[in-house]
Amino acid sequence: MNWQEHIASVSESGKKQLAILLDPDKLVDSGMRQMVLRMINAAEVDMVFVGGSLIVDADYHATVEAIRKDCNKPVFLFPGSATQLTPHVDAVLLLSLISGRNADLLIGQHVLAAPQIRKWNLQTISTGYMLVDCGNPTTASYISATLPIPHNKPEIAAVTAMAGEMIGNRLIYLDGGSGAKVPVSPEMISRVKQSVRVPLIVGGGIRTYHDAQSAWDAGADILVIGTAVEENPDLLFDLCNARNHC
Ligand code: 1GP
Repeated sequence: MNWQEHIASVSESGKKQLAILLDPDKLVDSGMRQMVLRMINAAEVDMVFVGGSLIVDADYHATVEAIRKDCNKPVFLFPGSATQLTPHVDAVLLLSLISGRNADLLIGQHVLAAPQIRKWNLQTISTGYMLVDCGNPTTASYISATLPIPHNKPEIAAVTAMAGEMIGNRLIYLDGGSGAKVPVSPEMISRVKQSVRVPLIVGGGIRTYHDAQSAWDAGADILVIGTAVEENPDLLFDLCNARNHC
Protein backbone atom coordinates (compact mmCIF):
# COMPACT_ATOMS: atom_id res chain seq x y z
CA MET A 1 0.00 0.00 0.00
CA ASN A 2 1.28 3.47 -0.88
CA TRP A 3 0.10 5.34 2.24
CA GLN A 4 0.59 8.81 0.85
CA GLU A 5 -1.62 8.03 -2.13
CA HIS A 6 -4.14 6.25 0.06
CA ILE A 7 -4.50 9.24 2.42
CA ALA A 8 -4.77 11.63 -0.53
CA SER A 9 -7.44 9.57 -2.24
CA VAL A 10 -9.54 9.13 0.92
CA SER A 11 -9.26 12.89 1.61
CA GLU A 12 -10.24 13.69 -1.97
CA SER A 13 -13.32 11.50 -1.62
CA GLY A 14 -14.41 13.78 1.26
CA LYS A 15 -14.29 11.05 3.90
CA LYS A 16 -13.02 12.45 7.19
CA GLN A 17 -10.28 10.48 8.94
CA LEU A 18 -9.34 9.94 12.56
CA ALA A 19 -5.84 9.27 13.88
CA ILE A 20 -5.08 8.38 17.48
CA LEU A 21 -1.72 9.53 18.83
CA LEU A 22 -0.15 6.97 21.14
CA ASP A 23 2.59 8.07 23.48
CA PRO A 24 4.97 5.07 23.79
CA ASP A 25 6.10 6.33 27.21
CA LYS A 26 2.61 5.61 28.56
CA LEU A 27 2.28 2.18 26.95
CA VAL A 28 5.34 0.38 28.24
CA ASP A 29 3.16 -1.74 30.50
CA SER A 30 1.83 -4.59 28.36
CA GLY A 31 -1.54 -4.84 30.16
CA MET A 32 -2.26 -1.16 29.60
CA ARG A 33 -1.00 -1.34 26.00
CA GLN A 34 -3.20 -4.29 25.15
CA MET A 35 -6.25 -2.65 26.68
CA VAL A 36 -5.73 0.55 24.66
CA LEU A 37 -5.09 -1.38 21.46
CA ARG A 38 -8.18 -3.53 21.95
CA MET A 39 -10.28 -0.35 22.02
CA ILE A 40 -8.53 1.13 19.00
CA ASN A 41 -8.84 -2.11 17.05
CA ALA A 42 -12.56 -2.24 17.78
CA ALA A 43 -13.21 1.42 16.87
CA GLU A 44 -13.46 3.00 13.43
CA VAL A 45 -10.06 4.61 13.74
CA ASP A 46 -8.23 5.10 10.44
CA MET A 47 -4.64 5.20 11.67
CA VAL A 48 -2.40 5.36 14.70
CA PHE A 49 0.46 7.84 15.15
CA VAL A 50 3.33 6.98 17.48
CA GLY A 51 6.12 9.22 18.69
CA GLY A 52 6.25 12.75 20.00
CA SER A 53 8.46 15.70 20.82
CA LEU A 54 10.06 14.01 23.81
CA ILE A 55 10.45 10.32 24.60
CA VAL A 56 11.67 9.57 28.09
CA ASP A 57 11.35 5.81 28.46
CA ALA A 58 14.28 3.67 27.40
CA ASP A 59 11.94 0.92 26.12
CA TYR A 60 10.67 3.13 23.28
CA HIS A 61 11.75 0.87 20.38
CA ALA A 62 10.39 -2.32 21.92
CA THR A 63 7.14 -0.54 22.80
CA VAL A 64 6.59 0.70 19.24
CA GLU A 65 7.31 -2.78 17.91
CA ALA A 66 4.75 -4.23 20.33
CA ILE A 67 2.17 -1.58 19.38
CA ARG A 68 2.50 -2.42 15.71
CA LYS A 69 2.29 -6.14 16.37
CA ASP A 70 -1.04 -5.85 18.21
CA CYS A 71 -2.62 -3.04 16.18
CA ASN A 72 -4.90 -3.73 13.22
CA LYS A 73 -4.63 -0.13 11.91
CA PRO A 74 -1.74 1.38 9.97
CA VAL A 75 0.89 2.77 12.32
CA PHE A 76 2.68 5.96 11.26
CA LEU A 77 5.72 7.38 12.98
CA PHE A 78 5.30 10.98 14.14
CA PRO A 79 8.93 11.55 15.15
CA GLY A 80 10.30 14.32 17.31
CA SER A 81 13.82 13.52 16.14
CA ALA A 82 15.91 11.03 14.14
CA THR A 83 16.51 8.98 17.29
CA GLN A 84 12.87 7.82 17.15
CA LEU A 85 13.30 6.07 13.79
CA THR A 86 12.17 2.46 13.87
CA PRO A 87 11.40 -0.08 11.14
CA HIS A 88 8.24 -1.16 13.00
CA VAL A 89 5.87 1.30 11.32
CA ASP A 90 3.95 1.43 8.07
CA ALA A 91 5.28 4.88 7.12
CA VAL A 92 7.18 7.81 8.56
CA LEU A 93 5.72 11.30 8.59
CA LEU A 94 8.88 13.13 7.57
CA LEU A 95 8.11 16.34 9.41
CA SER A 96 9.62 19.69 8.52
CA LEU A 97 8.72 22.30 11.10
CA ILE A 98 7.82 24.97 8.56
CA SER A 99 6.29 27.33 11.13
CA GLY A 100 9.71 27.63 12.77
CA ARG A 101 13.15 28.76 11.70
CA ASN A 102 15.13 26.04 13.43
CA ALA A 103 17.31 24.56 10.67
CA ASP A 104 17.74 21.32 12.61
CA LEU A 105 13.99 20.61 12.37
CA LEU A 106 13.72 21.86 8.80
CA ILE A 107 16.51 19.65 7.39
CA GLY A 108 19.10 18.63 10.03
CA GLN A 109 17.28 15.65 11.55
CA HIS A 110 16.26 14.51 8.07
CA VAL A 111 19.90 14.30 6.99
CA LEU A 112 20.66 12.16 10.04
CA ALA A 113 17.66 9.93 9.37
CA ALA A 114 17.99 9.50 5.59
CA PRO A 115 20.53 6.62 5.43
CA GLN A 116 18.57 4.54 7.94
CA ILE A 117 15.26 5.24 6.20
CA ARG A 118 16.83 4.06 2.93
CA LYS A 119 18.35 0.98 4.59
CA TRP A 120 15.01 -0.07 6.09
CA ASN A 121 13.21 0.88 2.87
CA LEU A 122 10.62 2.82 4.87
CA GLN A 123 7.85 4.78 3.21
CA THR A 124 8.08 8.49 3.98
CA ILE A 125 5.42 11.15 3.65
CA SER A 126 6.79 14.67 3.42
CA THR A 127 4.80 16.66 5.98
CA GLY A 128 4.79 20.42 6.51
CA TYR A 129 4.36 20.66 10.27
CA MET A 130 3.09 23.90 11.79
CA LEU A 131 2.87 24.67 15.48
CA VAL A 132 0.16 27.09 16.55
CA ASP A 133 -0.05 28.94 19.87
CA CYS A 134 -3.07 27.34 21.53
CA GLY A 135 -3.01 29.00 24.92
CA ASN A 136 -0.15 27.31 26.76
CA PRO A 137 3.48 26.41 26.13
CA THR A 138 3.57 22.76 25.00
CA THR A 139 6.40 20.23 24.99
CA ALA A 140 6.50 20.63 21.20
CA SER A 141 7.04 24.39 21.29
CA TYR A 142 9.59 24.15 24.13
CA ILE A 143 11.62 21.27 22.67
CA SER A 144 11.57 22.67 19.14
CA ALA A 145 12.81 26.07 20.39
CA THR A 146 10.54 27.79 17.89
CA LEU A 147 7.87 30.44 18.06
CA PRO A 148 4.42 29.01 17.28
CA ILE A 149 2.11 30.85 14.86
CA PRO A 150 -0.16 33.19 16.87
CA HIS A 151 -3.63 31.72 17.39
CA ASN A 152 -5.36 34.72 15.85
CA LYS A 153 -3.22 34.93 12.71
CA PRO A 154 -4.82 32.48 10.26
CA GLU A 155 -3.27 34.35 7.34
CA ILE A 156 0.25 33.43 8.53
CA ALA A 157 -0.77 29.77 8.75
CA ALA A 158 -2.36 29.93 5.29
CA VAL A 159 0.70 31.31 3.50
CA THR A 160 3.05 29.02 5.44
CA ALA A 161 1.03 26.00 4.33
CA MET A 162 1.00 27.33 0.77
CA ALA A 163 4.80 27.59 0.81
CA GLY A 164 5.06 24.09 2.30
CA GLU A 165 2.99 22.65 -0.51
CA MET A 166 5.09 24.56 -3.07
CA ILE A 167 8.34 23.12 -1.72
CA GLY A 168 6.91 19.61 -1.94
CA ASN A 169 5.11 18.75 1.31
CA ARG A 170 2.44 16.12 0.62
CA LEU A 171 0.58 16.67 3.89
CA ILE A 172 0.12 19.76 6.04
CA TYR A 173 -0.18 19.24 9.81
CA LEU A 174 -1.60 22.10 11.88
CA ASP A 175 -0.87 21.34 15.52
CA GLY A 176 -1.53 23.15 18.79
CA GLY A 177 0.81 20.63 20.45
CA SER A 178 -0.18 17.78 22.70
CA GLY A 179 -2.26 18.95 25.66
CA ALA A 180 -2.99 22.36 24.11
CA LYS A 181 -5.44 24.42 26.15
CA VAL A 182 -7.72 25.10 23.18
CA PRO A 183 -7.78 23.63 19.68
CA VAL A 184 -6.61 25.41 16.51
CA SER A 185 -9.44 27.76 15.52
CA PRO A 186 -11.94 26.73 12.85
CA GLU A 187 -11.08 29.99 11.06
CA MET A 188 -7.40 29.02 10.80
CA ILE A 189 -8.29 25.49 9.67
CA SER A 190 -10.55 26.85 7.00
CA ARG A 191 -8.00 29.43 5.72
CA VAL A 192 -5.30 26.76 5.50
CA LYS A 193 -7.64 24.31 3.80
CA GLN A 194 -8.50 26.89 1.15
CA SER A 195 -4.78 27.55 0.52
CA VAL A 196 -3.60 24.02 -0.30
CA ARG A 197 -4.70 20.95 -2.20
CA VAL A 198 -2.80 18.38 -0.11
CA PRO A 199 -4.60 16.70 2.82
CA LEU A 200 -4.78 18.71 6.03
CA ILE A 201 -4.09 17.11 9.43
CA VAL A 202 -5.19 18.99 12.54
CA GLY A 203 -4.42 18.16 16.17
CA GLY A 204 -3.74 19.48 19.63
CA GLY A 205 -6.29 20.15 22.36
CA ILE A 206 -9.28 18.46 20.69
CA ARG A 207 -11.25 17.14 23.66
CA THR A 208 -14.90 16.81 22.77
CA TYR A 209 -17.34 15.65 20.14
CA HIS A 210 -18.05 19.32 19.43
CA ASP A 211 -14.33 20.25 19.02
CA ALA A 212 -13.89 17.37 16.60
CA GLN A 213 -16.96 18.18 14.57
CA SER A 214 -16.02 21.87 14.22
CA ALA A 215 -12.49 20.98 13.11
CA TRP A 216 -13.76 18.53 10.48
CA ASP A 217 -16.46 20.97 9.36
CA ALA A 218 -13.86 23.73 9.02
CA GLY A 219 -11.89 21.59 6.55
CA ALA A 220 -9.58 19.21 8.42
CA ASP A 221 -9.17 15.92 6.55
CA ILE A 222 -7.55 14.03 9.43
CA LEU A 223 -7.89 14.79 13.14
CA VAL A 224 -5.23 13.62 15.58
CA ILE A 225 -6.30 13.03 19.15
CA GLY A 226 -4.05 11.91 21.97
CA THR A 227 -4.54 13.41 25.44
CA ALA A 228 -8.34 13.38 25.52
CA VAL A 229 -8.52 9.68 24.63
CA GLU A 230 -5.78 8.86 27.16
CA GLU A 231 -7.87 10.60 29.82
CA ASN A 232 -11.19 9.18 28.72
CA PRO A 233 -10.95 6.16 26.39
CA ASP A 234 -14.75 6.09 25.89
CA LEU A 235 -14.41 9.34 23.95
CA LEU A 236 -13.04 7.25 21.11
CA PHE A 237 -16.52 6.04 20.23
CA ASP A 238 -17.97 9.59 20.45
CA LEU A 239 -15.28 10.79 18.06
CA CYS A 240 -16.05 8.03 15.57
CA ASN A 241 -19.68 9.01 15.87
CA ALA A 242 -18.87 12.70 15.25
CA ARG A 243 -16.90 11.71 12.16
CA ASN A 244 -19.80 9.65 10.83
CA HIS A 245 -22.04 12.73 11.11
CA CYS A 246 -19.75 14.96 9.02
C1 1GP B 1 -0.18 16.40 19.26
O1 1GP B 1 -1.85 16.68 17.64
C2 1GP B 1 -1.40 15.83 18.63
O2 1GP B 1 0.84 16.52 18.35
C3 1GP B 1 -2.45 15.45 19.64
O3 1GP B 1 -2.67 16.44 20.62
O4 1GP B 1 -2.65 15.17 22.77
O5 1GP B 1 -3.75 17.42 22.63
O6 1GP B 1 -4.78 15.44 21.52
P1 1GP B 1 -3.52 16.08 21.95
